[in-house]
Amino acid sequence: SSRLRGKNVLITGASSGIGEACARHFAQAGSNLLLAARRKDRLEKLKKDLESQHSQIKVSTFELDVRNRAKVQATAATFGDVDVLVNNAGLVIGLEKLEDITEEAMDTMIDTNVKGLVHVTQAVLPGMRARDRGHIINIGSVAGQQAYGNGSIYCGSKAAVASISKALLFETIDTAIRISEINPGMVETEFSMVRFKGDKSKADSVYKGVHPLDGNDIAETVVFVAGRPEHVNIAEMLVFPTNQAAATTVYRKP
Ligand code: NDP
Ligand code: 8X3
Repeated sequence: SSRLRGKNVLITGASSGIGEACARHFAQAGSNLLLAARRKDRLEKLKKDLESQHSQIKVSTFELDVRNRAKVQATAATFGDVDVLVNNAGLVIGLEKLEDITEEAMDTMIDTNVKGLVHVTQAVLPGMRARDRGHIINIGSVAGQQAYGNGSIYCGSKAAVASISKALLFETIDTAIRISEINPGMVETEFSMVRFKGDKSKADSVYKGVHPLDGNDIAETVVFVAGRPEHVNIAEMLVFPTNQAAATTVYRKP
């Protein structure tokens, strides 16, 4: 949509998967990009790629761990006006019963998916409020709506994202700021490689026999949501592959 041309879009977790695909799709729409993730080398490569394909846009990269609140605040001070924030950085560690989840795995998920999203939002929302414009798009998950066994902390972290998104709708009701939550089902990214600590056969088995979504499928919905007229807010969206009906119910071709 031409509405996104020249807009400044901040994407967290832009080094891979959904976030990287969002960067490509917003670039296509003519937006300037602020790309954040821990793996700066990947962001630099992406920036080169995007700038060679789209001469009119500006791309900035930020090595940023969203868990580090002070670093998020300091980095955000250099962002300039953010028109659209895509809170996408997130991860899952393991697939275990609650009593077997390590403190480290629990902290990593909650610190990234919940506290990290809050850190970035706290750094960006005051500016949006002062300008009375802006759009925050949170990447939740079907897992935040339907808990599944061996997913307690991840599902809980995404349920928190849903609650935070809904609370923000109230807190910005008297402003022009939009808050949207996009909840993907199964998307083939590096998500399962991270979940299973690089075990490729375990990661591949998640997608066996299904045609999952890919990052582009979610990026298209994110750009669509961001591109609506200013008086339109798509508050919530659930996006499944065609052969998925619930968090853990997918049809696999035999
Ligand atoms: P990927 O693993 O491909 O991408 C995750 C991104 O998050 C990476 O760019 C990673 O960058 C970034 N990230 C992780 N930890 C941090 C951190 N501490 N600080 C900054 N960035 C961080 O997975 P997806 O693209 O699938 O995941 C994106 C979002 O989508 C997540 O929030 C996930 O929960 C959600 N989601 C995914 C689904 C799926 O099936 N794949 C389904 C529903 C929701 P780096 O490592 O460089 O920091
Ligand atoms: C990720 C999707 O498979 O863990 O949010 O429910 S899943």
